[in-house]
Amino acid sequence: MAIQIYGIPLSVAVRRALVVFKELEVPYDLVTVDIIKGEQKSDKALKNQPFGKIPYLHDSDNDLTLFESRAIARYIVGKYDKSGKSGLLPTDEVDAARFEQAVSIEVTAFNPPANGVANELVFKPVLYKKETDQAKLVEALASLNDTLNVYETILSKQKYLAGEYLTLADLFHLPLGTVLTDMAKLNVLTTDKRPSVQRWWKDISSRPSWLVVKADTTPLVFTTE
Ligand SMILES: N[C@@H](CCC(=O)N[C@@H](CS)C(=O)NCC(=O)O)C(=O)O
Repeated sequence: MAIQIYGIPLSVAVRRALVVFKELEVPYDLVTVDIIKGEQKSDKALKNQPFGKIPYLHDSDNDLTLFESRAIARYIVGKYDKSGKSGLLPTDEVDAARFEQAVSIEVTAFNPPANGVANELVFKPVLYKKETDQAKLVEALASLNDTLNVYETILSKQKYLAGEYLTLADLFHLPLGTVLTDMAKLNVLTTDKRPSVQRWWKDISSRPSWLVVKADTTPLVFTTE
């Protein structure tokens, strides 16, 4: 039986996990949990994801339940790429440390301001029909630009965030980055003013794995199994 991922195709965190399945061509079943209806807070969902969020995974091979998209991504690489051929999860001590450094940057320096901007420009007005808070938007955008200026310095010296090879740390940027470029129509990742960020973003956002995940824009109307 294929691994089951619980969530919806449009969720940023679900997509962060799904792109890794696609990279490694690992089949999965997406079991929909409607976050608009609040199904992530049901008793059943809370048993699997105690914070009441999506995604979570169930692997019937070892009866494993796992949540947090980045942990799911690591699990999939660990299980299906034992030889480490993909390079997505480095094991050499130096490469592994550089990888953790890059993941930490994504979690602490990119994700919060990128999520703040996406929240004000897309999630609030489009999904929740709420008004944009201009002050919060300006603050998040300034912080995001600060981060991407540092990314420019890093990426002017190496091809990817953890070094010369693509890792999960790069892929983790794809869902929120795409909300910024495709939905909020911002040029923060594509501007000529940051040529190395532009080169990196063009490279990772055109990967076939991501194009497949991004193409699934199933509307937010679901039933849970
Ligand atoms: N750090 C978590 C974040 C999960 C998350 O925030 N998921 C959102 C959807 S993208 C969610 O479930 N929102 C509904 C809620 O918070 O009630 C992960 O990466 O899995």
